[in-house]
Amino acid sequence: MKKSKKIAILGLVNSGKSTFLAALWHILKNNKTKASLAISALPENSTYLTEISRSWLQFKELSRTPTKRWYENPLTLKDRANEKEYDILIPDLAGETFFHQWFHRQWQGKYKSLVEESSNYILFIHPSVEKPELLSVVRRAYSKRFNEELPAEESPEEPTIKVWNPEKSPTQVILVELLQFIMQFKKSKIRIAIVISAWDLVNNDPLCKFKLPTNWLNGNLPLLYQYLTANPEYFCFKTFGISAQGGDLQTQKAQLLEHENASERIIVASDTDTSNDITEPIKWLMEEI
Ligand SMILES: Nc1nc2c(ncn2[C@@H]2O[C@H](COP(=O)(O)OP(=O)(O)OP(=O)(O)O)[C@@H](O)[C@H]2O)c(=O)[nH]1
Ligand SMILES: [Mg+2]
Repeated sequence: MKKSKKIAILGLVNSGKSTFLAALWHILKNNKTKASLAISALPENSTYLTEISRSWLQFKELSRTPTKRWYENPLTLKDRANEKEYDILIPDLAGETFFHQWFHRQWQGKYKSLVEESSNYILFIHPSVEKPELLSVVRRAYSKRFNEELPAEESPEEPTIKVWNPEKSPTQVILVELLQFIMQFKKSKIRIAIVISAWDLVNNDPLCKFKLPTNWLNGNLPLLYQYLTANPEYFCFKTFGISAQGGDLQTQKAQLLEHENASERIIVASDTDTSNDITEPIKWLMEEI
C-alpha cells in the first residue's frame, strides 16, 4: 500500500536546501546510480526541480529561492529494497521564511499547515554557523586569568556595549526556537534528519576537530544538540554530513569536472558510513519511528 508523507524542509538562508533538492532530482531522474530510492511515477509538474538540477549539473550557482514562491515538489518514490511506495511532498522555501518567523514571531498559514501535516523534517545547517559571543564581562575575566589580550576596541575596565543585530544571533539559538515553535503544534514525536550541508568544507578543513556529523553538531551547536538529545519524547533524529555540490564552485570547479559521473561528487556521511547516495536521509525519514 502506498503511504503519503509530507516532508518539511527547514533551514536558514544559504543553508543548502535548494542545492540538495537539485542534486536529489538529478539522481532520481537519471536512475543510473544505485540510490536507495527511485522514482515510481513522474510528477505532473517538475519544472522547478528540472530547472535547479540543470544548474547543478552545469556547476552554476543557484539563485536564492524567492520569498514569495512556494515550490511544492510532489514525488512518488519507491524503496528499491522492499518496493514500498511513498507519495511525498517536499516543498522548497526561502530561508528568510524561517528567519522572519523567528524574528517577528509569526508564520505563514501555508507553512503552519505544512508543519501540522508533516511528521518528517529535514533541518539544513551550513557549516559556517554564527557562533555565540562570550559576554564582555566573561571575556575580560578570561583575559585576566589566562593573560590573553583583549580585542583592541575593548577596554579592560569598561565592558563594551554592542547594539543587538538579529542577523548575528547565534544559529543554534534561532534553530532551537524554530523547533520549539513546531513542537507547540505537534501531538506526537517527529522524525528529523539534521543535515550539515557543504560537508566538503568540514572534510577539507585541517583545523576542524569534528569529522563525524554528530560530533560536529555537538561541538559547534551544543545547545541544539542538547535540545534534541534531552527531548527523546519529541525527537527521533539522525545527523548527516552532505555535500550536494561536492565542493566550492568558484575554486574547485576543475576538480569537480573530473568526475565521470555527476553523482560521484556528492558526499553523504553518517556517523558510521560514507556514500554518494543522496536519497539516504529521505529513506531514513520514511522508516517508522
Ligand atoms: N562548498 C559547498 N558549497 C555548497 C554546497 N551546497 C551548497 N553550497 C553553497 O551554499 C550556498 C547556499 O546554497 P543554497 O542551496 O542556495 O541554499 P538555500 O538554503 O536554498 O538558500 P535560500 O534559498 O536563500 O534559503 C550557495 O552559495 C552554494 O553554492 C556544497 O555541497 N559544498
Ligand atoms: Mg533555496
